[in-house]
This record gives sequence, C-alpha cells and structure tokens, in this order.
Amino acid sequence: MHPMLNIAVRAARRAGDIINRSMDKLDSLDVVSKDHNDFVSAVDEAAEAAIIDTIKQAYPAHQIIAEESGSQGDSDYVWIIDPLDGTTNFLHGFPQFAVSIALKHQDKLQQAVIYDPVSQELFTGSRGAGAQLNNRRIRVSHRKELAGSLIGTGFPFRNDQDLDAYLDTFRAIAPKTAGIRRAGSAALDLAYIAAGRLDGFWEFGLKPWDIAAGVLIIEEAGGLVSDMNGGNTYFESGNIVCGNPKVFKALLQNLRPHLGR
Ligand code: 2AM
Ligand code: CA
Repeated sequence: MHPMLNIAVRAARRAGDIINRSMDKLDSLDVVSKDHNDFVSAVDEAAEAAIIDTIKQAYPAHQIIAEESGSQGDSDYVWIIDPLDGTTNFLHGFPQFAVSIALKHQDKLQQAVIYDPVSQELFTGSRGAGAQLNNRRIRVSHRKELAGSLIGTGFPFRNDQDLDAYLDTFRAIAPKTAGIRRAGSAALDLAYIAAGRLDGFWEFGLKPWDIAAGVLIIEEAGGLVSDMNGGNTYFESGNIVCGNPKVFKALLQNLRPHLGR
C-alpha cells in the first residue's frame, strides 16, 4: 500500500472508532435532544481532530482542508477531509455514514479512503493502482442502460437549492430505472458505485469533501464522473453525475433536457 494511503487508512480508522463509541451514547442522549446538534458537532470535531493529528504526525507540511476546521497550511499536497459524512443519519442512528479522506497532489487526486465504521467496510483508491473494498479489488457494475439499474441520488436539503429543478431531473430519470435510493451519505453512495452496488448517481450542491475520495475510487474502479454537463467542474459547482460508463452516459443524456430551470 502507498505510504500516504496507509496514513489515510490509519486516520479513517481512528475517526471511525470515535464515531462508533459515540453511537453507543446516542440512546442515553434522548433526553438532551436540544443538545443533539452540539453533540454531533463534538463528534465531528473529535473525529476530524484525530484525522488531522494522524496526517500531521506523518506529513506536517501538507495542506489540510476539512469540513469542520477549514483550510490550514500551503502545499502541493492537499488532504480533503469529511470526518462524518451523513450527519443526519448518524443523529438518528440510521447506519449509513462514513469517514471520507482524499489526498490531492498538484490538483490531481492521488489517494482516497471512505470508511463505514458500522459495517467496517474500507473502500480505498490509489491513482493507477485500482480500487479496493477491504483490500479486495472492486469494479463498477456492467449494466448497460437505465432499465434494470439501481440509481443513487441526494435530495436538496438547503433553502437556497431549487427543489423544483431537482424534481424535474428526478421525473426524467426515476421511471426509467429499477429503483432510486437516497441513502444520505454522498461519500458512501460514491463508494457503492465503485463496488457495483449502485449503477449510477446524481446530486446537486455537494461540497468537495463529500465527493473528493469517492471520485478517485470510482475512477480507479473503472467508472466515470462529471458535472451535469459532462465537464469536470464538480468540485466548483458541487453538481455530480457518476456511474459505470454506460449508465453514466445514459444519466447525462436524460439530465441534459432538464437543466435549464
Ligand atoms: P454531511 O452529513 O457531511 O453534511 C447528502 O445529500 C449529502 O449532503 C451528504 O453527503 C451530507 O453530508 C450532505 N448534507 C449536508 N447537510 C445535509 C442535510 N441537512 N441533510 C442531508 N444531507 C446533508
Ligand atoms: Ca459531508
């Protein structure tokens, strides 16, 4: 394993342990429900601190961009961290959330980890070395069209997002598929594309740390990723389409007529 991926894995497991320990406490916290948000952010922050600590011990000069603490340092090496992707699920004890860590060098994704602490599934990707689930090689699915495909998505959740515009895309795609899933952690959705569990995915308004690791893992698993227009501005726009090559293309074709709104 590449030494930098090894550090990313160590960091993700440390964060996962922190998240798992907090899961046990969710029950006893029912009475203090108004503190739920504080609690969650404390878990986010503790997990993030553990990740940053692990990275800094190994690579003190690298830059870090993390969901909770923002950006620090200046380097060609940039770590992009989401310590707990799927916070709403976590809050409810709905077991679909993950730690996501990616490393870019000179703006190119090099290493990536997505770790589900509940199932202890570890998805990894290393540029040129493929994608793995618990150290076994994974590939995207072979389905050739939307018919029969299982497609992931995310619903708009912010006030500034246009729900009607999203619903136009949903109407265009959902009836053509075998089913749509909205699991609530974009990072895990992308990992599932790489593992062939989902055939395609689209969502608007995501942040770089939601998708950075997933993009590399999908590409290394033989999948394709773009923005809604087939371009590469997904980090800037937050809008992402991905899938196995055939389903990816079908998604883009079906999205195109509905992007005007
Ligand atoms: P987060 O839990 O790390 O914030 C799913 O649509 C994606 O959007 C998730 O990756 C989730 O990442 C992000 N998200 C942010 N706020 C959300 C919210 N209130 N509800 C659902 N998803 C949210
Ligand atoms: Ca996130």
